[in-house]
Amino acid sequence: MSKALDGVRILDFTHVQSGPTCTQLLAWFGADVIKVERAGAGDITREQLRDIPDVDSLYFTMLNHNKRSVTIDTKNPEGKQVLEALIQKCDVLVENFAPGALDRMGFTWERIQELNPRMIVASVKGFGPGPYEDCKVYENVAQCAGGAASTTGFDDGPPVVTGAQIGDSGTGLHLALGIVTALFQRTQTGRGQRVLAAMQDGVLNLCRVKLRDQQRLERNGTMKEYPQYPNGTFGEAVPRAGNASGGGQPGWILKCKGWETDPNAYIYFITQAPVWAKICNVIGKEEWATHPDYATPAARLPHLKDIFAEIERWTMTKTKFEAMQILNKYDIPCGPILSMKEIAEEPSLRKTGTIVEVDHPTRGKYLTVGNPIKLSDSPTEVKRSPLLGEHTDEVMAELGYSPEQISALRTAGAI
Ligand code: CAO
Repeated sequence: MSKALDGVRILDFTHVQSGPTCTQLLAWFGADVIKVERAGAGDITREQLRDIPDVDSLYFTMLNHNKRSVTIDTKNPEGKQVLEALIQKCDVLVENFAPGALDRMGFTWERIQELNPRMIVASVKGFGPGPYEDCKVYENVAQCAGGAASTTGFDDGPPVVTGAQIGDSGTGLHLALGIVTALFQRTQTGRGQRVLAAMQDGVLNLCRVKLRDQQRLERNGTMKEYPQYPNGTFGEAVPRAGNASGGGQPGWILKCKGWETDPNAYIYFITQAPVWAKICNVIGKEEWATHPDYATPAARLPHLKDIFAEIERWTMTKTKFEAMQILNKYDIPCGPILSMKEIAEEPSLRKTGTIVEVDHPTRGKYLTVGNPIKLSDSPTEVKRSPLLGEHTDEVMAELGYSPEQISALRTAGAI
């Protein structure tokens, strides 16, 4: 079966997480992704957080599926020529070097356009133009600068970063959308263009509702769905809201049976207005369905802490899965707090290809997260990540280099 991005060639200059997430997605949609790495070293994540000596780390393998790997020293004059040949052959160059690194290599936007006016050059940077544009950035810096950390955690504690890699993988997703959009526009204009996804912008985009709340706070001085209401105080900026749901339907994380020993024996419980009467029935507080202090969403807001304490008395008598079963019968929105172990073992996620077992020549079998975006006409087949330089000869031959030329370039340290 054909793939959505069949025929699209990506020159993948990405490393670590943000850029590789993007190019992995494009590879899953069928693009030919040629990852350029430095001979002998490669993407630094190949050796980071290794769980098996001398074997590509899970960090690397889980972000670089379905790609080909070529080694080129792009600071070597002959290596530069190979890179130029690749630029002429590819549709998109994706990079997430520190600001200015591509220019320092000699590959400015102007030079790339000279070589291939159809080339789309897509970059992840930590910040867009402004005071921090020259800064190097990693995941948690982006979470802090993009508004996530100041709005995550509990009111009486410090800012907290989330385990979801919204700075890296989140920005990679943004960049992938920018690339396919630019490819689409190129079908009309015939021209390439630059695509920039700054990590601060990506995180802020995902924190959009918190900028909404900042303006509500400035106008009204309070926000009734926040746990600070009615007894706490609000300052000038959006406070940390603990586990409050943030939407119009109040929610909280509640203990379930076994919470004393199992750190994940919890459930997220949403007191959705349309099912309020059912919630009252389930927890044995039938009188709350009509009581003036509890009957309407507005009346309930000052009592949310007491309400969740009462619901928790009920959830603590059930495991998270028993509670789910009962609550789902009544259409009460809720979700178990699943551990990574439980997710890894979940058969339905294996069935949909969201969790995939992959075989690797030096590592053996391992689990990865498959393509979370399912296209009915372009199914994803997850293939193992490449070994360092595994496809150098193959790609060089496609560029027209003879075996003798390849071996001379290798001797010269260019590839
Ligand atoms: N041949 C020769 N040189 C190469 C090469 C190759 N194949 N590939 C990379 N290099 C060189 C670069 O040209 C650069 O050299 P100069 O500093 O002399 O210009 C050098 O390797 C290091 O690149 P870097 O500065 O990008 O790498 P770093 O480890 O110092 O910084 C990071 C890493 C992530 C902080 C930085 O790349 C960055 O800020 N990227 C943008 C934001 C980003 O994506 N952050 C997410 C990181 S986690 O996903």
